[in-house]
Amino acid sequence: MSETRARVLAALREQRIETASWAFGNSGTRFKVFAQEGVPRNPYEKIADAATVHRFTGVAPTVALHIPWDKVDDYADLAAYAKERGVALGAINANVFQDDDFKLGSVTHPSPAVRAKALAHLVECVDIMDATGSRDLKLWFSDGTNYPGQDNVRARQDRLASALSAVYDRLGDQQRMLLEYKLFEPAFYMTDVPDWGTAYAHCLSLGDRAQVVIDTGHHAPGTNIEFIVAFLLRAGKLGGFDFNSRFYADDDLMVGAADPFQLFRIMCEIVSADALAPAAGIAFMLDQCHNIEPKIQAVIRSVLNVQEATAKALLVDAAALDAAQRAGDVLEANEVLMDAYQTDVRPMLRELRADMGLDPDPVGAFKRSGYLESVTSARVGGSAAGWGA
Ligand code: PSV
Ligand code: MN
Ligand code: MN
Repeated sequence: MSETRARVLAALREQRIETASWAFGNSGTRFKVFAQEGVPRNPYEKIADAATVHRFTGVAPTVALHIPWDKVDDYADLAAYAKERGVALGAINANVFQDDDFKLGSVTHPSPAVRAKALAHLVECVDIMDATGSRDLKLWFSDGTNYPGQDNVRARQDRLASALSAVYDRLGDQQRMLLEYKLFEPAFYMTDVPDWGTAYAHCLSLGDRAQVVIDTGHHAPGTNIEFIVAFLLRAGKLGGFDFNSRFYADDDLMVGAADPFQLFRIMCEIVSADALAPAAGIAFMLDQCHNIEPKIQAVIRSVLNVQEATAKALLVDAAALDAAQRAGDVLEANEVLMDAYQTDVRPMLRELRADMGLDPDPVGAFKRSGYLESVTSARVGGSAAGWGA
């Protein structure tokens, strides 16, 4: 085996992709939630589905929770259940966007009482992290305004900074805060954390354990996301990704479905900064909703899409690229990148899986396993979970 191939296979074997509990529940748009058979009825069943994704892919050993969608009485018990199933609990996602009190904002709300309620939830999420052993607290705020003049923008930034600092102080030494930005929605005029620059500035003043999370669906069309990746990596402020893909707004479609080339370009930045291995501390998470497609299969497909983009990024001939860049050879540099992108990495990934003791075809193996049929008969009468509940 060539040295390059051995290096690429070793890196792929080490790669870790985190699934999202809410991707297994029924979801939809504001027009309709189409219920599917066999969806989990509770957080335990979501974890069982996530464990199934890991069983067939071998690279998805953690699953993120969303609170209170995944509220249980005993989080240590949930973590123990996950462990029994061969996975661990990952990031804890806070939810300060689905309570009537948060109509005008959560931590940026003009009322101190509402702000206190929001902060209490964020702190509760850190308590949950203590019980689950999770490293990351993921914060996304739907806060913003719909009309010019509705509230004082600078005062809202002050309120945000003060809440973030209180949560940051509550974190344990091994815990991190990942701050997520989003250009718009549900606020239509002004969002309090609209972009990476705002998230970066807050994280910078908080300290080392506050980092930015990039949700690939949260940008204006045409945004060069890989530039943001490169900038944050250089600044030591990239905490992770919420992977998904979008054609229009925040579509939450399978990552790599709408624009596999963009995913490749993002992974190229990761690989060239040597930030792929878990030790580098970047969390590669999925944040998706599967409205019309079968859920577990869609999550498996998403994991494979990330894996394929990563394999291509790992195949970039770094020495040739560097030489072309130094020589100012625009077309040669571009060709080096495109050569890697156009490589069919599927045979190599099948080989990797066989080597890992997995079926080379995770989707086919899942379909043949009978798992979906067995949960469908066991989960009759289940209610929706997560979005659209
Ligand atoms: C908001 O659009 C977001 O991307 C945040 O990460 C939420 O936690 C998540 O979606 C819910 O799916
Ligand atoms: Mn997200
Ligand atoms: Mn989103």
